[in-house]
Amino acid sequence: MIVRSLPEDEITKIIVEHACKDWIKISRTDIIIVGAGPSGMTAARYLAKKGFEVVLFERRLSFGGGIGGGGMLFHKVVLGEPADQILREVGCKLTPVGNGIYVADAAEMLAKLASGAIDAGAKVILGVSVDDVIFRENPLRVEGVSIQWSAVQIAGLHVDPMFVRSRAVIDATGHDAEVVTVASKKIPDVSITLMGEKSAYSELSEQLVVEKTGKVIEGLYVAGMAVAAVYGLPRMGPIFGSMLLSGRRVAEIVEKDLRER
Ligand code: 48H
Repeated sequence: MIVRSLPEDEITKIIVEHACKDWIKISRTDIIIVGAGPSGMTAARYLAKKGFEVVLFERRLSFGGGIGGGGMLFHKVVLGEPADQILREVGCKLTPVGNGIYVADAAEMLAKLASGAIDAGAKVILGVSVDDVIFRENPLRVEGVSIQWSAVQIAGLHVDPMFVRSRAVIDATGHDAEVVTVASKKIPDVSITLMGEKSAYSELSEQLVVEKTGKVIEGLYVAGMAVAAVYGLPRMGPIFGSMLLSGRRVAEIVEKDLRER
């Protein structure tokens, strides 16, 4: 068996050339999703399937957000109908436990949601953090984000970020709603007050997170746990139905808005 290889400089050249080709496309895209947790990956799959150019930035070098930790590191998550449909679409096995509730294996769920988003055409960039937004006035709107290598942030280096423009930005950053938080602080005259997530009330929260998913200001949308932080909703613990349904709902809302514009 002959194992083909290359001199080191050729490997470097191929990586840089191909990554830069991608980055030129990424610099202006239809939709930016921030966070590769359950809501972000679900939104990415539906929007890419509809033919939009979707870029998903994830701070970590791995997918899944809170899925991988299951419930207190027990490797299972729970979800209720109709969110089971979303996992069936990506081929994730589910075990019914009665009353429309299912249990899934955390590692399988995160792997299949990620592969579903990528197969649908979403571009996932790991190790990149979103730390600010681009805004325009008249009318007031968000038109993209500021990005930085997570490694640069962790090292605390003073390195200017770069900017990526888009027609819509989805904050799927989880408990801290990082994108809406920065927009509420740094866009002049914007009237967003984050209410802050409340203590656990699973049944209520599962319903309300999906209902409140949507547009925050023109160009900026919120999905998943970030919805609870923005609208002061209770948390729900390791039940993930609303995260998946919120991802699907934000995709429907963004699609409608972009088609009407
Ligand atoms: C780039 C970022 C940034 C940033 C964060 O936390 P997640 O899993 O988010 P959701 O909302 O899809 O799912 C929430 C769920 O996991 C959960 O925590 C639940 C149900 N909790 C209930 C409870 O009661 O506790 O994923 C968010 C992802 C993570 O991978 C972050 O690393 C990433 O977003 N992220 N990526 N730039 N500024 N901020």
